[in-house]
Amino acid sequence: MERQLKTKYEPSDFLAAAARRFKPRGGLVNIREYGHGNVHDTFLVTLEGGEAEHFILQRVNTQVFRQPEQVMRNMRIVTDHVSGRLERDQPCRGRRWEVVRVLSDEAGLDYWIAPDGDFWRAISFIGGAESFDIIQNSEHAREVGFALGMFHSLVSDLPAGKLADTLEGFHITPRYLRHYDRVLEEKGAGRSPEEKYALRFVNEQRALADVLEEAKMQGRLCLRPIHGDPKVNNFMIDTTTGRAVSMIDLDTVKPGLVHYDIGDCLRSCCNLLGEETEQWEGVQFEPDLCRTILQGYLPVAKAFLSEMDYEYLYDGVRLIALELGLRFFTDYLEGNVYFKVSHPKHNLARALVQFRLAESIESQEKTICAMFRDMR
Ligand code: GN1
Ligand code: MG
Repeated sequence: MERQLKTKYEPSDFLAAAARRFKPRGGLVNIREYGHGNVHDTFLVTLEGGEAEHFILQRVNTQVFRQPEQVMRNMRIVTDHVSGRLERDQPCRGRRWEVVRVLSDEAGLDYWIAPDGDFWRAISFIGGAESFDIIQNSEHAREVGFALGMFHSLVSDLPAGKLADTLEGFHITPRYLRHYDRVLEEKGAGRSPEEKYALRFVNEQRALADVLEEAKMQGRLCLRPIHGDPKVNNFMIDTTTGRAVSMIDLDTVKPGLVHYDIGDCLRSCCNLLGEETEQWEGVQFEPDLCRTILQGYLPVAKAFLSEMDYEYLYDGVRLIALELGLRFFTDYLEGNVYFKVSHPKHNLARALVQFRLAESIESQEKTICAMFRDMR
């Protein structure tokens, strides 16, 4: 029997049409926007059922991911690999750990291209868990560290060559810098105090941009499968136990340096004002949280980290804050063509937060480096 409209959507509604593609049976109760992603449009779909059943529906940003089919292929490869490892090796025995699943559409495909060309996909929902935009306490920090280590360890035996490069140049800082220089030349920048600060900061820091790419070229650091976007709200935390249970958002899983991931996780988690704050001048990097995250990460990751990897941990965290600031600032100058914004100066505000964070990291270089040394 067709539902007695608990749903607020008409069958013609584009969201409902996409949702039905992946779950043709079972009435739709609700579809609502979900999470705070900067790139895709994400929705939580609730279906009728004994217990509320949910899944994640996403419209993939094909301006950013030009070959979304490859993104889905990577996601399949990674989730199959991780599921196999979890079953075979049981590295998480005694604790809950889940991997998201890609849901197929009616035709058995991992995505659906709508008549208007939009690219839709559906992903299983991790129930009984939540994510946070800001680190809540030191237990949360330790769990985030554990989860990143677990993720790295679960993919560490997946040959990097099996994964396509779905976003060319992602985390290659010198490329972002070259793009910034081109955009600045073409479009110029305004002269507000904030813009002047950003322009000056990038100029002062530009010599640092090559540090990880150089180390890679010299064979000091090697490529491995990485998550690519381990920011604080991509870690799912069990609502009852407070323990990490999954890492979500697998779009950018691809060959890279673990330093991009460690740096990105630390720059995201050790900023207690969060990356969306308007109080950018108050942003600070918290070394105590950094230590706690690494106390969660290192015991799981020790097995695959080399001596040389440790040498570049500090460079990783400073660089990724600078890089993300540069990406936001460039997007602001370019007219907000990459990241979603809710007002025209949104990307400028985000850039200032990251630049201020990079400054704070730099001002604590000695403390942070000593901590990394002591933790080996
Ligand atoms: C973007 O869309 P979202 O929020 O998962 C970006 C990351 C940035 C992040 C900053 C593909 O991630 O690199 O670190 O914003 N993802 C892509 O919040 O560019
Ligand atoms: Mg992401």
